[in-house]
Amino acid sequence: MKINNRIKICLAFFSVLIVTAATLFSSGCEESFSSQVKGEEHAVLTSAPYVPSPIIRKHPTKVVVDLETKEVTRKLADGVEYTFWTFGGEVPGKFSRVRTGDLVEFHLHNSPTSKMPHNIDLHAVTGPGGGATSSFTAPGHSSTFSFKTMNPGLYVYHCATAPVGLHIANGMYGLILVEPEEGLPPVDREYYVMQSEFYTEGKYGDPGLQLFSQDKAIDENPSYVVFNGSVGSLTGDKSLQAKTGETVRFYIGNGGPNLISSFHVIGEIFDKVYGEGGIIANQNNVQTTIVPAGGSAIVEFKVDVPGTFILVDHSIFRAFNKGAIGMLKVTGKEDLVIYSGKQKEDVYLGSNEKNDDIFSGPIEFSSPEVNTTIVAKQESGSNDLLSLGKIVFTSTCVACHLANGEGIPNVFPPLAKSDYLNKDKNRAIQTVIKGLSGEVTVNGKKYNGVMPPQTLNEKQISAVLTYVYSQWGNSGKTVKEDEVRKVKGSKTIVQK
Ligand code: HEC
Ligand SMILES: [Cu+2]
Repeated sequence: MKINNRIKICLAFFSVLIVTAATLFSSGCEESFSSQVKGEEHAVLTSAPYVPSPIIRKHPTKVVVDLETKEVTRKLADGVEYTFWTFGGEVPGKFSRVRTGDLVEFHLHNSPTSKMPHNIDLHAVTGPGGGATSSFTAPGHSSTFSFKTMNPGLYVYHCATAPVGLHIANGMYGLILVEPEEGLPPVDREYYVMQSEFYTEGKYGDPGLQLFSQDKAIDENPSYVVFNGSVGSLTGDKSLQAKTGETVRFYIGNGGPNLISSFHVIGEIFDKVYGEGGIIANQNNVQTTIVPAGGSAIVEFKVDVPGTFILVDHSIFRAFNKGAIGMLKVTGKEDLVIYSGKQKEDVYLGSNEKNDDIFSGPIEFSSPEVNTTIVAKQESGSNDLLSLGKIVFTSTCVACHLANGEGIPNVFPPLAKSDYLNKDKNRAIQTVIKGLSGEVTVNGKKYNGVMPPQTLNEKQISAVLTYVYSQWGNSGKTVKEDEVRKVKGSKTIVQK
């Protein structure tokens, strides 16, 4: 839009002053941009996932940035705390937005409550250390230096005080966008997403205040890989939002300190990628983009259909086992041509076509051998319901709740000794039929995820729940098909 308008204005300008076209042509429309530093403003700094609004001024100015380094103890995951070293009290640090040619006067304040000196190396700076030596600041002091923004792009900044690795590992990084003179193309929504890792003494999910593990950091073996500083910072109520038809831009950073991110949004394709955070959209139609440690990328895409789109590091154990998951919730009209949703589901027996007496309803098997196993079990007549239940469990529930029923800390709740499960049979039946979302508390821990409705028939539901109740120290209840039918038929929503 902005660029189009500019072109229109320029065209009008040309036609009015057609007589002097030649001279105008040589100076071009760039004349409406000045390269002289005029005026002064205070930088607007935002907390992730938000970014300051685009810059509309047509000239460089002096921009005063005030940023405070602060050591704070905060949530890393549910029940897990960490003492973060931060720029602006948060991880990642505040996002700042300036324009090419600006003169940035940077004031780094180190809180009097800090135990460490800190400084800042901005990758946007042309000069030794990116500002690091000039900004070295003891607790309770401030340092000032200035720099000119010579190169537009999306830049990481980080603390570079020795030991550098430790300061970065504790959370000291953020992004600064240097807009090109003419700005970036307008989009409907912009978000700030920064990936990084945490190296804790304990394993993923171990509760309490966690200390930094130097050994794990050197081995590049983090317990946590997260977006925006903690597990769950972009899920549930904190999901990013958009409406169908809108264009979305992500400013993605990677603080590292060690890992390269394979950034992907499940169910979306990036229409444009500004590789490595430069200002040229150098690729179209990208599925997964790489974001180096200490680097960035800008991605843009239009959202066409509603639903929840999951942001992941596609080094996928980081996503499902270490926390690198975010959500973009898109609301609006369905477009069944672009995406139909499930249209039909049938029984498929593969090579076991003759054994079609086992299941009357839909269930997918990962392999024909599974099917053979129950055939054998059923023929021997032993514990029909339990063996069917086990098959259903291992072909559907296991993906999330795991074979031992323990789930995954903070992501998938346990079924083993679950107070939620054991307390209310009807509620468990409803969970399987209708799925479950929103906050639930299981054994004192909060979960805020999405369990999709399971496409199982009544017999399979009664079997799988009877099986789950019979395992891992659960209450041993039996769930009858009749009971499933009753819950299915009832209109009342069972209380959470
Ligand atoms: C795609 C992942 C996924 C699958 C597959 C799945 N669940 Fe869940 N389940 C979840 C999530 C996530 C929650 C928590 C939802 C929330 O936070 O609101 C949950 C919650 C539950 C709960 C209530 C909480 C608890 O731990 O007691 C029960 C019971 C349950 N699931 C049973 C099952 C059964 C039985 C199956 C298989 C038929 C199954 N789930 C399949 C993800 C899954
Ligand atoms: Cu530092």
